[in-house]
Amino acid sequence: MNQELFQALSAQRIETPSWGYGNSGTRFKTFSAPGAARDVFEKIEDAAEVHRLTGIAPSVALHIPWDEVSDYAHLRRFAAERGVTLGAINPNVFQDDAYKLGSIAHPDERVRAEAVGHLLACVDVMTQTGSRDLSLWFADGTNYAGQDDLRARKRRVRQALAQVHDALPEGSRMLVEYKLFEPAFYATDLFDWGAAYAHCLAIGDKAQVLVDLGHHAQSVNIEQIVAFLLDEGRLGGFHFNARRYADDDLIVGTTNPFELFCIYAELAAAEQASDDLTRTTARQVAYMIDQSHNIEPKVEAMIHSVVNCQEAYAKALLIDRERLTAAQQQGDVLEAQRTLMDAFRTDVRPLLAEWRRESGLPEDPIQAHRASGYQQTIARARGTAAAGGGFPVKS
Ligand code: LRH
Ligand code: MN
Ligand code: MN
Repeated sequence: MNQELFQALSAQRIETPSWGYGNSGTRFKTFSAPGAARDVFEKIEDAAEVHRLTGIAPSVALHIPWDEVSDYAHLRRFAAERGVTLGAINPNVFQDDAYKLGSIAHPDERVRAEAVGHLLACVDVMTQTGSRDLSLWFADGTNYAGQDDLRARKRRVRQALAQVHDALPEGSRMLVEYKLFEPAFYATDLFDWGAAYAHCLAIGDKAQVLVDLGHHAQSVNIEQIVAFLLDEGRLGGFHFNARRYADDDLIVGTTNPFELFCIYAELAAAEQASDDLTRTTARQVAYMIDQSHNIEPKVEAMIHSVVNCQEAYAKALLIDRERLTAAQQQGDVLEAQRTLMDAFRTDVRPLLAEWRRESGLPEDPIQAHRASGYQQTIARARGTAAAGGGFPVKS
């Protein structure tokens, strides 16, 4: 039993985001964290530290142009020398002035062409970084009823996505992320999983849906969306994080441990499904963290996040599936619920400590990080970069 469990734990992967290692903040203030990564090389060094201590975070996602370099082959080697690979490429079509009214849904054809140009340039970056996934999120939307034609915007999105889809090399994918609102406050063009799914279905097999845990209305049952998309073969990846209010981007598994467990319960079941499509889809899901740490020490926050995902997955693997299926078939509502809760309530920390011992990893990665002096070393070497930000301050 433990051997199977340990094998599954060894196969688990969590990708960390480059943007989680630098200074980031709210619109009120970005605080300066001592040692926060100042460029993509330092972000990769930090991601490598997270992987060294956890053993399951071997890749780092890039955001372009935040992480733009002139030589991606060099960046790829730099990462490989530190034991990590470059993961999903996230094009950024939301920060240029041109995108005030949108990118791929913009009413002006020239702006749409500029956005698609950047997306295609990112497909080219993927080939240089060796990345499998192009991870797409669009801030496109409108603030007021009547501001733009909603149906026309949908068609523009479809056209741009199809163009990018058709440029993807064999074996790669585009992950289409949706979000209920923000920064648009009336209508967001890719507003929910159904919209993302409809576009993916229409444009082709390389398009799959990405679920960001912070991008739903309150109380939406995310694990059900996960189950549905897995069964349709269209779940491509996750952006893990936690929230209480909106897209808070806090450490995954803090406010939402049960949600995270229920999501992993669906994934663990799908990994073993007899249906080929569901099983292969589950095994190719890209598990990524998307967090923005404002007051937390960045590297420790990321280790904490990875460990939380690991604990949730371990608990999901402990679900007594036979007992659960029997209870479900007998209509024994409470026995089914208890079966799930028995796994959720299990303290998996001793089990994970054992897995780490066997894997040659520190039994407590957070403790090991604290004892290693890594944070002090980077604080000394990098100093405290000025961050600032926030609303313009009146003098
Ligand atoms: C948007 C989002 C998207 C971006 C990231 C920085 O809210 O989740 O994934 O790329 O934040
Ligand atoms: Mn996201
Ligand atoms: Mn988000």
